[in-house]
Amino acid sequence: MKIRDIRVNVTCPGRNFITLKITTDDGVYGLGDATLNGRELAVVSYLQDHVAPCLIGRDAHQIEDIWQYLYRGAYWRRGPVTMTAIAAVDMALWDIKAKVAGLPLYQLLGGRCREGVMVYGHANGGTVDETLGEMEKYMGLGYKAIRLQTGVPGMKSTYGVSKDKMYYEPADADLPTENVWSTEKYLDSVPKLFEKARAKFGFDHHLLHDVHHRLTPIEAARLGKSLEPYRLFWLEDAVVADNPESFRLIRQHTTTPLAVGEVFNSIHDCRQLMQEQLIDYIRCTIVHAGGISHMRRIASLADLYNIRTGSHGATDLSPVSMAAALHFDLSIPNFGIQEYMRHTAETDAVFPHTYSFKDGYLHPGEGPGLGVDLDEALAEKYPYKRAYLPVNRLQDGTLYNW
Ligand code: KDG
Ligand code: MG
Repeated sequence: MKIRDIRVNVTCPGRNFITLKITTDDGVYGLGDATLNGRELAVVSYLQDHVAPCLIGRDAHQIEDIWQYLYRGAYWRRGPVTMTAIAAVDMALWDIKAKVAGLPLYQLLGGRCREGVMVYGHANGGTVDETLGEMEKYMGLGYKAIRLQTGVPGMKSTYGVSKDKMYYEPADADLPTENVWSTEKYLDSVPKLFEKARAKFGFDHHLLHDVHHRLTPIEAARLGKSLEPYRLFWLEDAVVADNPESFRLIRQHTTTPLAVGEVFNSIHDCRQLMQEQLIDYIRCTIVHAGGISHMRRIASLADLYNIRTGSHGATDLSPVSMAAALHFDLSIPNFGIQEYMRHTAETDAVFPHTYSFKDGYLHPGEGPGLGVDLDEALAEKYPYKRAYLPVNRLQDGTLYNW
């Protein structure tokens, strides 16, 4: 079954998505997400100019060989652009294989290990009370796990607090928006949020929080310690993970579980954190970490160290990624939780899919393949629109982590 055609679709139904479509000489096609938020066209070029010419005529069934060919064959290993491009090819080939087998993808990955995929939703608001009102809505929808983010008094904006209540889209401008950040104000506000949430709603729901890489190790240690009475499911991206040793310092001070990895793209980014048991959840995601094939290796390594998965699932990961994540999540023994940020109705219409939400769990559906399609005629109505993530500056103007 030879690869006959490779196309890269670029569409913007409210936000940009890049989708790879691989078609075989039998007419079977598979889809792969290739969206890298704010740097989309770099991956388009990588796929069109450098990957597609090498794949025409290859056997679509040889997923592992093609993965190795693209990874080792490029000579230049790793990196978000390369690993996103490889991920898209890998996803599309798994989709094809499962369609040919006539099975939902999770069956080819070893079958289901659980009934459904527990997901977390995103309650947020400008004030603590507004955030708790949102949390109540998520509880009403059946969510078992909810991420809480709230506005910081004295700061105009912060990560995770949306303008639109239903959807959160941080890539909001033609040039990066500039935000102002104060660690001191933030550190004062977060424990108050969780104290109030537990006092009001008790301990029946899992609660999560994303620091979005904004603390130093000792600040993160202080935050983790101050949140211990509220028993978080996890504290995410407490520090930038470029230096894995930062996590050792946090670990020495707190039992709050730690999650990291949404910007990782390789098992080598995870290795030390796992082998030294410095984290509890690994957040790498199929689209940015080399596809289903590479994520399986990452999850297997994590399992050796009692680390569970909690894959990134923000709106910049398309429904193709979400579907792939659900099949993967269902099939691995050490699944923890899956992030689920709702897409808009426009996005869902461009990517018709079989996955569905019920009582806090997502289910991939039982059709063959990934269970997601691309409406190309509709996609064409939404041309690419340049959009950047914001940047952060400290109050004195120093550029900081967003
Ligand atoms: O593109 C960046 C977003 O995906 C990221 O800011 C979202 O941190 C995020 C999360 O946890 O969903
Ligand atoms: Mg995050």
